[in-house]
Amino acid sequence: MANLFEKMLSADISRRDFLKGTVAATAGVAGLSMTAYAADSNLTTAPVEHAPVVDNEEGGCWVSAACWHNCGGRCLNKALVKDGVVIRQKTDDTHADTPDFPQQRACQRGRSQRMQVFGADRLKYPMKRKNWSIDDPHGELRGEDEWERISWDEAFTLTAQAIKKLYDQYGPETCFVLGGSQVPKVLQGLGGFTPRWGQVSWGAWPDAYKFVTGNAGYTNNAPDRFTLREQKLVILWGANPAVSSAGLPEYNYQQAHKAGAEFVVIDPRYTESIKPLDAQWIPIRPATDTAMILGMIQHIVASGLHDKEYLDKYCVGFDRDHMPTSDRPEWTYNPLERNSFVYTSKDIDPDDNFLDYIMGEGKFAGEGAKTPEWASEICGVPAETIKELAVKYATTKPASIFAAGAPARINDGECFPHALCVLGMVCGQLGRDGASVVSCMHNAASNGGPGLVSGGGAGAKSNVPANPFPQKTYAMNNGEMWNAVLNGEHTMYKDAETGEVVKYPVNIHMLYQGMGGALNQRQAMTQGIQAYKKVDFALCTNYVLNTSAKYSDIVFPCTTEWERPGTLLTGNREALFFGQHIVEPMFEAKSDIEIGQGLADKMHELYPDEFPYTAADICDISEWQQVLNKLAGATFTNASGEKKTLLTITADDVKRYSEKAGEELMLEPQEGEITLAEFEEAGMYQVDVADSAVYRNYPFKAFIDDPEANPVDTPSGKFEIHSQAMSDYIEWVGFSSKDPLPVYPHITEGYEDGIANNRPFQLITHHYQRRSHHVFDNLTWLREAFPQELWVNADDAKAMDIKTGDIVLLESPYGKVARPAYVTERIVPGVVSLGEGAWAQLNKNGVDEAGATNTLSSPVPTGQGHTGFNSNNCLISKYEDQSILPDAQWPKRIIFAD
Ligand SMILES: Nc1nc2c(c(=O)[nH]1)N[C@H]1C(S)=C(S)[C@@H](COP(=O)(O)OP(=O)(O)OC[C@H]3O[C@@H](n4cnc5c(=O)[nH]c(N)nc54)[C@H](O)[C@@H]3O)O[C@H]1N2
Ligand SMILES: Nc1nc2c(c(=O)[nH]1)N[C@H]1C(S)=C(S)[C@@H](COP(=O)(O)OP(=O)(O)OC[C@H]3O[C@@H](n4cnc5c(=O)[nH]c(N)nc54)[C@H](O)[C@@H]3O)O[C@H]1N2
Ligand code: SF4
Ligand SMILES: [Mo]
Repeated sequence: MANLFEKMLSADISRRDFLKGTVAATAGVAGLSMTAYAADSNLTTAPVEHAPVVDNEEGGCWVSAACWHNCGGRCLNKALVKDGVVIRQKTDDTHADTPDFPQQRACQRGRSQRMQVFGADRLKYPMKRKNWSIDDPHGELRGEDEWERISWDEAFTLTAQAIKKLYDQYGPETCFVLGGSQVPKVLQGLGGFTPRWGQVSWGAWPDAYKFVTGNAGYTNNAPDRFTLREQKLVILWGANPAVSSAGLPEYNYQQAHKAGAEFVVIDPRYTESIKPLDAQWIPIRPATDTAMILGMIQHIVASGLHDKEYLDKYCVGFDRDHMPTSDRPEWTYNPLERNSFVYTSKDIDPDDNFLDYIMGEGKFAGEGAKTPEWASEICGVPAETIKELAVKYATTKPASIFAAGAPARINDGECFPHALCVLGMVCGQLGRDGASVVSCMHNAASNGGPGLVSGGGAGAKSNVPANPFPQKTYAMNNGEMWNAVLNGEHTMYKDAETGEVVKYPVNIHMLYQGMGGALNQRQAMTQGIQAYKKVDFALCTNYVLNTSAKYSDIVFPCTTEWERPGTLLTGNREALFFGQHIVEPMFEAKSDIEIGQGLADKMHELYPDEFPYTAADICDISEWQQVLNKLAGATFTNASGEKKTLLTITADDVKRYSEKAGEELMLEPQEGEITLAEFEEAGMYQVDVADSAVYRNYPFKAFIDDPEANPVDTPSGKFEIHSQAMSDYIEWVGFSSKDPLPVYPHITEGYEDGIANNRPFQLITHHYQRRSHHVFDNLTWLREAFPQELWVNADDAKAMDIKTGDIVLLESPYGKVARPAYVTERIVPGVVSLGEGAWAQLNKNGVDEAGATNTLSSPVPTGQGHTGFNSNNCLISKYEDQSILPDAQWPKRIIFAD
């Protein structure tokens, strides 16, 4: 390892950048703020030759390098490797950039990746918290104790002994696995573990969309990017593609704009997405969107602009003549994360129809109509604006509404996706002429449809029993898990007959966090820290000292994708990326698989009778063999719609890979579309989708063409404006209730709660350019380019004498955060916003000075078990200590300097 560091130091990079990394190189920062797409699509670059594998000037090799994060994009990254060190990075220059066949360019995070891989704050050795032992854990010192370097043998021995002791004493459910897959296989061999569940990304979309439309494509059911160009109006409802779908989405939307689509953005913040699309900005109060939608629908119906024929033909529940009936058999729903749920169709009382609800008639007469004026009081959008948008959407066709997860990432969130889909139905826009209403974010944004490329399977098997405590039954929900660790029970479901919420007792004495970082990234972190401090043993695998690692007792250092044999990356429907082996493992880091295998061998050595498994039972083939298998199984969809083998792999290729691997790899040579060498050189394969109509995506076409022959998968076979099944399901989950109609519900920690409980600021937590969640938060370049600052409305700030740069204290009943203010008119009054994912750093008074938003969020599970990150009731004030260092000058979490 020392050898590699010597090479790095002698290479063309300053020691300070790589090893200390506390001051950003200014030249780099200027480059960082570039967006990954061309702002003007006329600016196509001239065709370039394939990037030379060898860079003559620098004398290194360009190798395609993984960018593997859950970042909402998927792009091409390349690393210039010289003498085993990465000295530069670049992105896609494999072909000319045109709107129809665009380059897959990396963002500022991907281009900073080498700072992560070679960072001085990489975890270098297995380590143990100084005052921890399984007999005397000193949990109260977690997060503050010193670290000791230990050998892998000691790390595996101490871990195996601790696990065995706890499993003997409390049984296998005592270990709560927050994330990761390889160490849990060892736990399976010992009898299992308690898993975790709950939707965070798409908020209430997944189950709600399925109940209402009968289709599980809550994110993919958007038009593809060519059909998108046929839309006349696009509403981005709480979606910020320029930031949270890095890569091509904003550029694709620009093509639709150039082709004539008008854009509207509904968001509490004036976002980076708005200007490039010439969009109208409609500022809105968070978590009140359902009220605005109902106001729009009421105005459309009152103006006679609704599509009665569509509603009668495709929907149930709109008016008293079209209510769901009991004439269809039992309908089974297999939700993503819980047990399957059976709904028996019922006759629904015609009095419960949606039309009466919005018009304030029939049984709803006492409530009044859901007029734009009514909505305006709640959501803060002027009634006139609501009416204008309503008429525009009802009369401009085809028009699509793309929401992100954000507006549904609120407590009691199901009514938002439900109401939004109903708005589409009322205007006859859901599924007609490619128009769509869908949660179109992350890497499906702007380009819906099934993936056109795929990597093959790894072909690896493990030979340990399945976990007998499955995800769908015994898992603990994100919103309850810390409370369950502290207090010993969590919700299983609510018994419909007795009305009792059935609780499941747990006795958690161990926490394991592999990939992911639930402590920082799930709600109620302050309670999470208490839970960490309570258990006997906390184990973590990571390559940096993130929050989970910091509060653990033993930390296994793992490799990054750059140090592993390789990986195929998907997520972008048109392109498959090859992350190749770039460097040898840093210091003593091991891959997750090696860690699982090492622990299994140790467990077997110590307890052969109770644990009859060894490394091969965790994973039976090498990681190099897995790469070859994935390459061999890679496919693409050709212009006739057929799935084809992508790669030609020869016997020489297999020999070449065997040499790299230092072992004999097995693979039958095969014929494909391109050679493996071509794939390696380009680093990706991109389908030319302009080529054929086969690649187009028209959601719901078959149902719209013939609803009788092609019913959707709801209890009624139609789109459900009245969904008793969803209501019963949410009741069964056991956290809260959902009206069968898309009403404006009470939202825990919503706007009204804030007024009532005297915490009038609503905190929202946007996804931020600096990070992919909490990945990259430690990189100096990104810290300098994107400071962690609190957006505060200019009028609010004036009233409180807060100026940009002043340190502001944010308080909720769950925690406190202090951060500099960014005073701006880009956010609505009464709302503050902080980028999610900063690495919590609590000072001696328990105030988090890094600005980790989950310090403030509440342990409240609602609805389908999703998390309500986007409305937390807070107070703000000027902080007493104004001396917090600028982010880029914060010391790094360097444990062992070398
Ligand atoms: N307040 C608030 N909180 C949020 C959100 C929000 O909007 N607001 N958003 C939520 C959303 S949408 C999501 S998806 C979650 C994300 O939550 P997580 O998935 O928990 O977060 P990531 O930051 O992606 O964490 C990835 C971690 O895994 C580590 N890692 C990466 N590769 C490997 C590997 O190969 N092996 C191992 N062992 N570790 C690896 C990284 O170093 C990093 O620490 O956060 C949620 N949290
Ligand atoms: N840079 C970056 N990009 C990412 C990620 C990341 O960590 N960093 N994470 C990826 C992942 S896993 C996910 S799940 C996605 C999340 O993707 P999104 O959900 O699109 O991301 P957000 O930034 O949370 O929210 C989008 C917009 O919704 C607005 N918003 C918040 N609350 C409300 C509301 O109540 N109503 C309305 N109308 N608007 C609201 C926010 O101001 C924001 O501008 O992002 C992905 N992309
Ligand atoms: S968008 Fe994601 S995959 Fe693309 S370069 Fe940025 S971090 Fe990497
Ligand atoms: Mo997410």
